[in-house]
Amino acid sequence: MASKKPAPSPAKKTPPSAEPPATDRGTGDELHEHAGGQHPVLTTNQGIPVSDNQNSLRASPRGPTLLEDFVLREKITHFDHERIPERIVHARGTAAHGYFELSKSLAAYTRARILTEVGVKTPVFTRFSTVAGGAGSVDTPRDVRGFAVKFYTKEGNWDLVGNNIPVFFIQDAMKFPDLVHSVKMEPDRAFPQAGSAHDTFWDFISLMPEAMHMIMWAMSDRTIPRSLRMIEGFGVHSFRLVNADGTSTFAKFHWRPKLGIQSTVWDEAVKLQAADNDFHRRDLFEAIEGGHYPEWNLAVQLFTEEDAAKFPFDHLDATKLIPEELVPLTVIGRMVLDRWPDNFFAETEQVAYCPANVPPGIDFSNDPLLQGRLFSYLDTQLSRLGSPNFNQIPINAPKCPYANLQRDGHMQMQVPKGRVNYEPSSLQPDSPREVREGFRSATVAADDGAKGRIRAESFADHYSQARLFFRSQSKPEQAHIASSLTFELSKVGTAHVREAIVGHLRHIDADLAQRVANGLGLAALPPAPPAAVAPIDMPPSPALQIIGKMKDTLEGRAVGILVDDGSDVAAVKALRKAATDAGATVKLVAPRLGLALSDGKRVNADGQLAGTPSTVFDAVAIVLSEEAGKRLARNGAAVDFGRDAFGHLKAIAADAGGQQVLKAGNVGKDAGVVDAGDVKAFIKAAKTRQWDREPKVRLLA
Ligand code: HDE
Repeated sequence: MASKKPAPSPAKKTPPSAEPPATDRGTGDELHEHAGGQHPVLTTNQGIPVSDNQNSLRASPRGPTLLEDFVLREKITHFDHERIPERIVHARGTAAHGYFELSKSLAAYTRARILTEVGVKTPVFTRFSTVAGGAGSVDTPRDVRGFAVKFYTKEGNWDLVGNNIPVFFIQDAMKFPDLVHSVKMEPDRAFPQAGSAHDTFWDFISLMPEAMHMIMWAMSDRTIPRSLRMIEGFGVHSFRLVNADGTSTFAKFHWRPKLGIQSTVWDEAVKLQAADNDFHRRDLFEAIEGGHYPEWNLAVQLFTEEDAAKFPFDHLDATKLIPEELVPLTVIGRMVLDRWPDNFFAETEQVAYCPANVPPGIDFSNDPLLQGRLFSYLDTQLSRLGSPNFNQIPINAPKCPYANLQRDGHMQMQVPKGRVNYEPSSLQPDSPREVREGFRSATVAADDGAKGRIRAESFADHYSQARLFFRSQSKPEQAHIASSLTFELSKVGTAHVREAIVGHLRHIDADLAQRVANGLGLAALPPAPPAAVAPIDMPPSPALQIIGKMKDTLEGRAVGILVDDGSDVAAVKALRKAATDAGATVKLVAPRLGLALSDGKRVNADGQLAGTPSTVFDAVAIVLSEEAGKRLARNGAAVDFGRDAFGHLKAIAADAGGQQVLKAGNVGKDAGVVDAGDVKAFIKAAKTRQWDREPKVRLLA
């Protein structure tokens, strides 16, 4: 690789023919003159101006097309090669630019400047993804979300490639291809797409007790997020921070969303897949374009080797988390995403994250999952992006100077100068050399013991943290876990697989196992498999909840108002103002886009009713004249608008006309269903979900 800004080289005396002056190349001005300077002239990739981009070159008006037509051939050939392989996992994603700003220096622990220079804004590019589905799948399946951040630091790129869940399915990288094969669509039938509710996944899991903790998370509401702006992120593994003296401290990284964490309910997530395949990427796009920049705090858990020795689990095991109650989180900075990419392919698709990208001062732990990842990402990117020079693609290139003596390869974009492409050398004093301050691995004494394919005994407890997670949840969240397990297992055709999972659940929580067994209609509880280590009871960690942690807020949320001709304009205005003041975006939904409210003035709705169900909102209002109320009570889309909002535990404001629609959907009164005139009560209810309503609208396991 050559220097981005090549240093002056003694070989500068290259003959002028090799590097012609710009004026000889044509600046494009001549071309602009052809179009009167209005727009760039369309050219081939060779810069040849094109006169006709609609008609191919034919031997006669109705004759065959000529091979001579280089304009057509080049255009079609390029098109034929537009696709690149999608990511093996995390293929569907969306990303944004932004910055990270450090607020608390970790200088005592690390020499990485990104973690020591308070107030400095480091550019970042952050990609969110689902895991199992292909690039063209939907945004809201039940799935883990990837949360990958590339920090373009002054000392090189740092990639924190995490998920929205702090633990993982497996302990050793050796198992990753099997895990992924099992969850992806089954190879003989090529379905299901983007979902774990099928035999092969649960078969693998039933034989993998170490996955049980992650299964609790995966079956919780964490995997059906409301918005990518409302998910947490985790580096998962323990990393090392290494200070100027070479002392190292373990660190776990956490992202905490400013808008608070929030999920959907399952029925809503399913209906969102129909309402808007792109729900999450659209939400992120609209927030950034609207100037509502999503923000996360970055926090760390710091601990020493001695602290770790006292934990009742091994922190090198990625199926374990460190409860916040044991090691508290320290917020050290914030990330703001404030710029949507200019081009999806060039940036979001071509970005290549790699957990091995760390600046001096950050280092790895011996977590065997992390160790495998250090190999996999660069390897997969070589085939996905097609050349070892993918680091030169602008989204991947460091923003600090970089230089080495790696050379050539497919798609080499740089033109290194000089004779010297090796090191050490004495012929070219300005050729790149190593420096003492460069990256150094932490000095860590190796464990005693023999080489071997060994799983440490400290990795043997597979159930205690699964139990910790389940027992730390609120009642509704526990019910959601029991229900999603029931749902997923009901899609598994093989009886012994279903039973084996229920057997594992018995080690986690007897009540949970019984609820799922009842949900599946099992005649008796299947036996629990032998456990290598008897699970222990850890103190519950409320920080693992979503509901307990949710902020009561409308900030960053969306409110939909269903209206029609003649709707009370004052009521609509009051609701809009109150919701907007509380930080929400408000959209009008109507049976037709163009309509007149009670003041007779024409307005345009933001969404047409059939294509804008209440699933895309956090709270809704239905404001209709008596006559429109009667009419819409016979319209399925309007009735579903109210009924689904109620079923999804959302606040609903309705006037007399709106009540007719609610009545048609059997929507009763409760604390979250208020009169459209009582704006205050509506806003209060809209800031949260109505969890008390859930048992009335849904049979949970
Ligand atoms: Fe990944 N993972 N992974 N992974 N992963 C990839 O790299 C892999 C794991 C994660 O937005 C791949 O460029 C192995 C844990 C994210 O581009 C691949 C193992 C965590 C993304 C790969 C893991 C992740 C990936 C596929 C077990 C959370 C998307 C395409 C040893 C801490 C990044 C690519 C983006 C992507 C390998 C486990 C997060 C195949 C071998 C644990 C967010 O290299």
